[in-house]
Amino acid sequence: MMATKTDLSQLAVMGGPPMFDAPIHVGRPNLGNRDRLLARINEMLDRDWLSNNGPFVQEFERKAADFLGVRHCIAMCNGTVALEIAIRAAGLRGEVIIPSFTFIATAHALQWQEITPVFCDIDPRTHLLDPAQVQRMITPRTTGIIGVHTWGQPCDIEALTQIARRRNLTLMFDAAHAFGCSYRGRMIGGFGLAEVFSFHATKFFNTFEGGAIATNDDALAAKVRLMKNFGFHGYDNVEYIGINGKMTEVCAAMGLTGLESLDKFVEHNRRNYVRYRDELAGVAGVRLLPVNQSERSNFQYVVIEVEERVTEISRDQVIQVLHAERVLARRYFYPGCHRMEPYRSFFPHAGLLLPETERVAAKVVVLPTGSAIGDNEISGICQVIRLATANGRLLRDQLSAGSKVAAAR
Ligand code: T4K
Repeated sequence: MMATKTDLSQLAVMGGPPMFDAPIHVGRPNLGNRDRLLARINEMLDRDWLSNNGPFVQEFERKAADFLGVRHCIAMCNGTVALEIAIRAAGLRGEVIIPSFTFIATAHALQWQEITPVFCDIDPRTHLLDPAQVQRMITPRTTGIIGVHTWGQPCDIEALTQIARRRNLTLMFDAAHAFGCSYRGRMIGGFGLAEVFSFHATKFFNTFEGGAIATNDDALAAKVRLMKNFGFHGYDNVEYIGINGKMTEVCAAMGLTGLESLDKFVEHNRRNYVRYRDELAGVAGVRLLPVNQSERSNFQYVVIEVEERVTEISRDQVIQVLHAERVLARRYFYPGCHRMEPYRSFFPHAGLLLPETERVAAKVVVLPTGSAIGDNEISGICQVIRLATANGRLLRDQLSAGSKVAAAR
């Protein structure tokens, strides 16, 4: 039973009992119909076909391509390898512009192939790549731009397309967060040369681990298909340097099952988002990142910004308070790729060009959602946020006094 907390002394961080009996995670997987999944797994076992472009993978690719409205959707073992293959197949080299405010995989997929990720600043209102800043980061070595549809919101695709066209650059998208989202009524997946999805367990739609490259470019798709299978073209003939990027049959079985429940996952996430929005409306210093409801969205990330100058309690202290209540909120994508290795050593002063990234990374909190939680949990989480931020200064002083005592021990 969830406790009601009305006084600071009831917060777990102040010694009260935690709000929740068990941890509440940000990335709890959404599971489709278990019987349908198990039936597919039995079918797979009866068939004795476990990987290498099996029938489930082919069916999954067809259904995903139909859903996205693209000519090709090529299933992969995960989003990171899918990014690496898409980057290689597109022939990117030299420098590629990406946001620093993204999961580290976007940068690593380039650096892994000795392509330099050039970190670009974001629009603080949307957390997305700022096209005006992209123009400033172009050099004679730039070959491409990878926009990231962070939190499932589409980048300014039109502006980025124009820049890429004018400067003769390849434009691709890291759409890891954006399966099931649209831009101007068209599904994400069909923009740029290619778009790359992640179907990791923590994504609203998952294939355990998995990913995909979506493209309308036949030549690119053909190359990607060879590259994900070591470059093999036929039994004994290798045409490119390839890698093993294949999705397994069991992952495709999970994907096919998840697709059947996709609308349910989105609807649950949408209701959770609306509940958070209502519960946090008017909380001073806390801004819920809005979702554009005139487009399709998967609502998979609930993101707030904590404005410390208003709340008087820092973002990290809000996280500390939530964690004590067993709410495992996250500070994605702190501190920004440019402050992680090897990029921190390569470009020690990159932060000077990324003021908005630094500001946003210091105030973001990602809250739990997904089908594992509902109204009760969200009410409890918001109650804690309201209590902590309304008494920010007092709580901040008590928490820092507590940490001084702990340090002195
Ligand atoms: N590009 C972007 C923009 C991305 O965000 C990502 C991945 C990629 C590319 C690369 O795609 P993949 O190669 O991953 O397909 C998580 C995910 O591992 C990662 O997929 C995701 N982005 C990133 C944003 O989040 P972590 O390190 O935060 O994961 P972890 O293990 O801390 O899990 C998050 C929460 O989920 C925890 O509270 C535990 C819970 N959880 C996790 C798993 C795996 C569960 O409850 N059940 C589970 O099975 O990276």
